Amino acid sequence: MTITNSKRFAFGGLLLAVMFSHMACKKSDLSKQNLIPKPVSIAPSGGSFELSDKTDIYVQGESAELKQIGQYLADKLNPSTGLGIEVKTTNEAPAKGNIYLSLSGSDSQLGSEGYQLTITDKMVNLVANKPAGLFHGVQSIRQLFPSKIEMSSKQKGPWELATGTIRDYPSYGYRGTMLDVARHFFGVDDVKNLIDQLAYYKMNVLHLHLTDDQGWRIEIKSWPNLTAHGGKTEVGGGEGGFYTQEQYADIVKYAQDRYITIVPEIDMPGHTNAALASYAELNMNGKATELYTGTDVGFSTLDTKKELTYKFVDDVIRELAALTPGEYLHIGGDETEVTKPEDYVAFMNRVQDMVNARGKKVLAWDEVALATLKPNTVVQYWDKAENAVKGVAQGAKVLMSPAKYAYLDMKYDSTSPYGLDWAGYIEVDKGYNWDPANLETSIKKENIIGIEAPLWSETVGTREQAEYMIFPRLLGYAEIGWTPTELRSWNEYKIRLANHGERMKFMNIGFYPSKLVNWNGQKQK
Ligand code: TNX
Repeated sequence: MTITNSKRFAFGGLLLAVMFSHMACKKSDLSKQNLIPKPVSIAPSGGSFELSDKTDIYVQGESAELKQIGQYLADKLNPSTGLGIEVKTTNEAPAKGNIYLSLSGSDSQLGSEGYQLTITDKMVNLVANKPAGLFHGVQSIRQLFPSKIEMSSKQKGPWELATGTIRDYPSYGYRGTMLDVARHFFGVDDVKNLIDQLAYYKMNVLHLHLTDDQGWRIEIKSWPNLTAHGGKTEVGGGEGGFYTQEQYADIVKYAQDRYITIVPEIDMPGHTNAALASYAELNMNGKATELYTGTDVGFSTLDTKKELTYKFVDDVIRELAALTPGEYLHIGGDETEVTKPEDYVAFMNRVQDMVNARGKKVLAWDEVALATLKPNTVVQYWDKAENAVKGVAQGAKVLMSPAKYAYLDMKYDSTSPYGLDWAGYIEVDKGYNWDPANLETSIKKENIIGIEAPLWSETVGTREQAEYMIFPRLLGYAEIGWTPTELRSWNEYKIRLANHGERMKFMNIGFYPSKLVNWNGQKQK
């Protein structure tokens, strides 16, 4: 049967009319918006608030920090709306038509990162106990506007928000990702770009894997050859690179301004070829190794019996601690196949004390639980549940990064152009469909500080390649860390995720367009 063109047009017109009326009635339903991570509670009230050329952002009092958060929001809204929204200070709720950010210490359920967002047809009112909560609430405001709010050039309005109240706070205090800058080096701009992306999804930690066999990426002034020589190359023989302490401090500050903590990692006693190539005296045989550009693991070790090794480690920890406002220093401790087990234990015991002596807590990969854990040492579960369980038995908390669910360097499927597959393929649904508190019976929610999704970079060396592996899986990890498990379901999530396809596109994020997600349809608004 053939359909005539005029019938086709009539039918198409009808379809469009139905779609538009559908959009119009759903548009003002706050509970039908596509926030990721999904908020704890949403009470819609059916109306809408519209930005106008009179809208400004008011912050309470004269706090520089609140002004900065207000300015951050204005900077996100102004390019696409062209409304010239300004940041002003006030001591009372502003007149109608404005956005108001204020602190109130009285809502303990919201904790230090939660917020309450009340949108009426007259006002957008964002309240939190702490600035971090306001910052996360600002991300919700951004996500509640149409996707084109994220474009960097002026777009056509109207710029409306559905009205109602969102109360929201995270399930876990540590919600992060890791970037391996050792196997392939990523420059300051790439790291800042990732930080902005993490902020949009309310993540609050970026762990930087700063050293490995293939490269040493952070300047240590007392051991300058680590970067002068050890930073010179990378996997595949490219030119590598490193951060000067000044550049690193700039990254830390940039992250801090976005309520993200940088956790620096010096991987030891294994994964140390770059250091062993830079200083002969760190080697057991006193001879410097060659720089390494392959992808094997487990072949290098510091000499755990030499006093000089501990002098070296302490110098590194001292300089790094001074650059780190966050509470954790990560000391690696994984895959030490050429370190004797007893030497490994002695080394990890001693180095934990050295980190504590510099005022920091230890994070380390799950093998650290084979040593005697110091109070406050956190075990990062990546491979062996039995190690993490040993950690819990010693009273330690666990950071959940199970490779088969949370490794961003695992291929999505057999056709992925980059990535590894030793822990299996991780399609977008598999990455989303797990609960950190329900993986191992003896690792319960109260034992877990949060979740981290690491991107190892043996197979990725450019921002484009990294984004393809990170997105869209990262959105799922952000939601696992933030949203209560009982509010999460893949079937509902994938519709919100579809809506974020356009957002990611407008934010210039090159993501993997998984076939499991209907990127062009099924929109909620
Ligand atoms: C295991 S995860 C490693 C890394 C590799 C990664 C590749 C961990 C603590 N060690 O050295 O880069 O697998 O997936």
